[in-house]
Amino acid sequence: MLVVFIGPPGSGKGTQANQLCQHLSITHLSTGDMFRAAIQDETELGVQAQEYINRGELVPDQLVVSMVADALGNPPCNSGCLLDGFPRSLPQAEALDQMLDAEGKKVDLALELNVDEKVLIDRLLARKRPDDTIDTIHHRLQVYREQTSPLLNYYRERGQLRTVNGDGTVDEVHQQILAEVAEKNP
Ligand code: B4P
Repeated sequence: MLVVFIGPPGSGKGTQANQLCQHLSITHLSTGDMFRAAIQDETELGVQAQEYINRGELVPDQLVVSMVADALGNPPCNSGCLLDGFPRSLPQAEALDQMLDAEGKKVDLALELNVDEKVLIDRLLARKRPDDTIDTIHHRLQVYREQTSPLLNYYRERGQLRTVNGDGTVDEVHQQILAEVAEKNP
């Protein structure tokens, strides 16, 4: 099964992805985690990504797409995969569909985590990650509205989108996600 998580910063994509991957025994691919590892290891990709992340911008599509293409080619992804934070733009979604098409695969489920902006801001400020300053958070929310939210229609038109209310406890949200997954993958 191939699942994609879509949601604004702080909507709980990483939190819920961990739980769902454990439940389904599928591989968790978080582009945010991959960038943070590259930054920590001071790789060329990390150095390039860091300036975008610190400004609250999306890392350029070509860097993200080649990173994900490499990861998807790894054997652990063959038995199922959850993409957490990818795609985040229409060109990324189109690139993903092309990669999957070449393998005779497709996105089984695109899950939107829908959370009120005020709740998002409170959660992110409490998290205290270096890119979680108030100015950067506002910019990331604007980037989400402009560049990522068009993906909702993209997946809706393909019949792949389901939306859950991400403004509950971690367990309440997890239960809603399990219900959507069970419908798609009985
Ligand atoms: P990500 O790492 O994907 O991070 P995020 O969107 O900020 O957070 P997420 O939604 O995963 O929230 P979390 O579970 O942690 O991206 C970081 C940056 O990398 C981006 O801004 C961008 O620059 C770059 N990037 C990543 N992917 C990219 C791509 N495809 N293209 C271009 N650039 C890309 O939860 C947040 C907080 O809320 C946590 O503290 C958590 O404990 C708490 N929380 C979660 N669920 C909760 C709940 N139900 N109730 C209360 N608190 C909850």
